[in-house]
Amino acid sequence: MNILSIGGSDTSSGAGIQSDIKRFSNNGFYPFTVITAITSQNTKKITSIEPVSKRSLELQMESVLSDFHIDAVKIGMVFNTQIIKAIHSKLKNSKFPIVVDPIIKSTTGRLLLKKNALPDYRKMIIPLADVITPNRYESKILTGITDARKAAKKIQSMGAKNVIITGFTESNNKIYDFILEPNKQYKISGKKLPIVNHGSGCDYSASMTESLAKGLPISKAVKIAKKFVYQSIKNSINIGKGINITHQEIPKDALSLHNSIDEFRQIKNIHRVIPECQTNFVFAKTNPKTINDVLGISGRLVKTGKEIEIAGQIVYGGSQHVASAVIEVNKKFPEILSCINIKYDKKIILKAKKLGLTVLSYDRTKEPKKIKSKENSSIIWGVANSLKNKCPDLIYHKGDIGKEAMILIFGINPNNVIKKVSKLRLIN
Ligand code: PXL
Repeated sequence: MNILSIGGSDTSSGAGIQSDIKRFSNNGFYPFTVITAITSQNTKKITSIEPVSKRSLELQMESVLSDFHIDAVKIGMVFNTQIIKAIHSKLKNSKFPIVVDPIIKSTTGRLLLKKNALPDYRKMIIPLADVITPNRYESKILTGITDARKAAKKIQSMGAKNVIITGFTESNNKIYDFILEPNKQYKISGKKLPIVNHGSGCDYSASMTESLAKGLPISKAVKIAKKFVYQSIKNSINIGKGINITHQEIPKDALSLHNSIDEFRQIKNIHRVIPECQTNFVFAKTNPKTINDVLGISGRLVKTGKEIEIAGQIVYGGSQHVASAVIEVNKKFPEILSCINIKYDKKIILKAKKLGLTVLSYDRTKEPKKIKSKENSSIIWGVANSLKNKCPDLIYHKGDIGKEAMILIFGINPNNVIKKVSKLRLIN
């Protein structure tokens, strides 16, 4: 999926365009960018802001919009009226979801939106927003109102569909966001981290943009964004001489799984082995106890025509079924930590046996009733029943009424699973 980020360049890469490129790439999105201004800044101060010309902005927008499919847009720093007008005219008839992050002042104290541009910002940028994410301070500047609900209502009346005002203190160590959707309002609260940082606002709106690109509902998207920002502040790095920069830690195992997923996706015609219930590819920590010890794709690998997309993110707890299968095999064969599920095909089973791989199976028609009725217990029962003294490479079942036949391919790590997949030449 592709996201366009419109905003300012930040030399520290803690916020703005560079931060968005990091986030979107890390999370499996392709980032396009339109730069509105070039800032010179570090973790202590901003020393210059140079907006681009109207012509440059228009041509950047045209370059992106005329060539690429866009799944969502994020608008950050816009700086002046010229840029506001140019963005408005290019996006006013667009169909993709737009997240507006009103960037008014930096944490280091510099104005990032000219005072005289505020009226045009309200008139031309706010109405573009499917979601707008001001913090408490920005909401006050936009509306002149302190009260969360009243300010959100006012921003909604300016034309934003959903308003999220972030950063209200609830108690010493709790902070909440106020959300106003077209027909409901609510708060989500979380732990407050006492770390002054650069980048958390951008992280929040970037996460919202990713969720909108995927078509998730606002109520789910805000929960994901809040969790994401909590982690990015917790992992923030003291890389300069001033304030911390938020940081997204990518576990080494997630990179390894990501690389193998990419290899899998690039196999020619591989979409043909994706089952109806889609595919997951998992990688467990050593000695996994629950699915929260197993990395998996939160929305699975899904078939979109002849392509395979990663729906969601690679996270611990991202898979239920395939993760449960790997945990079950791991109990008897602790070296097994990775697994992928593919569509059942008799030819694949025959080939695996010919290659000398250990192939086991179970019969879902023999599954006890009380197992059938319990969510996620079928795969655990089946895998446990199939296990013998030899470590399995493949475990398959041929399905049951309403149950899709399936093959699981196991390995010591994702690369090992991919090696078996390649050896099997799943597609011929
Ligand atoms: O964090 C807001 C922000 C967004 N975009 C740019 C910035 C900043 C803060 O400094 O410089 C370009």
